[in-house]
Amino acid sequence: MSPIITAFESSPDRGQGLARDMRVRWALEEVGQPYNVRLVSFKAMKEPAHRALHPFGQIPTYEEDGLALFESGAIVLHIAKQHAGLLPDEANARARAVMWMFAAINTVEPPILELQTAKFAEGDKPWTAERLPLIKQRIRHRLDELAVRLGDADWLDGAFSAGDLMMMHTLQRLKPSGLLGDYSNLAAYVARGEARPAYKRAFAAQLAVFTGKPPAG
Ligand code: GTB
Repeated sequence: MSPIITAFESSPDRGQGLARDMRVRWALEEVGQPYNVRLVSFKAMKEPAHRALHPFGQIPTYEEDGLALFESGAIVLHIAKQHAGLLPDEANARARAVMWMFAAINTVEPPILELQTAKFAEGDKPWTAERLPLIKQRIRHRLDELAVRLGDADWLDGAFSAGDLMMMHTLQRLKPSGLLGDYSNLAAYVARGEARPAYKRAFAAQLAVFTGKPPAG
């Protein structure tokens, strides 16, 4: 049976691939695993049936043969362990790829999330104007460090891995802010990820939810 994932019935980004089901779709496309999608409304996400899968009432979730998972990083890691293509075979390289997955969601993503929260959830608060430059500074600090490590390499550690997938999707959320534009190697890194056929298929599939038109091809 193909796994079933959940995604927004109506994504606030209007299908720009920023919601976290995109990571899961992309991983499944990279390894060639077909999947089904169950779309959930914001109301349904908070109801008991969905909370049984996801205690925090969010997307994405993943169900497969008696296994139910939530947390995009855990889901991508599960897919990467089950199939070839997203983790190197060599034990140390494999551990480093997992390390980069954690770095994406634990070290790089938090200040990026703070920026989203400040802009969209706290945009009307009196302290926001003062807070935004501080948050942007924290993001730049991480980007400076990441840009140095990436240098002129294509991927973070040898071949493309689940670590790059998670890092690239994390960085993508910065696009509307323009912050990524100051880092030519990181912008090129994101563009390399977006050029992958698996990414394009995943992007088209989630965009089709918004447009209502099935992906071409
Ligand atoms: N740590 C969890 C994971 O990695 O899976 C976080 C899951 C999460 O934040 N899910 C969000 C959600 O379900 C969707 S991805 N939110 C609904 C809720 O909490 O009620 C976050 C997201 C949402 C929208 C955009 N956007 O429109 O640009 C981008 C990202």
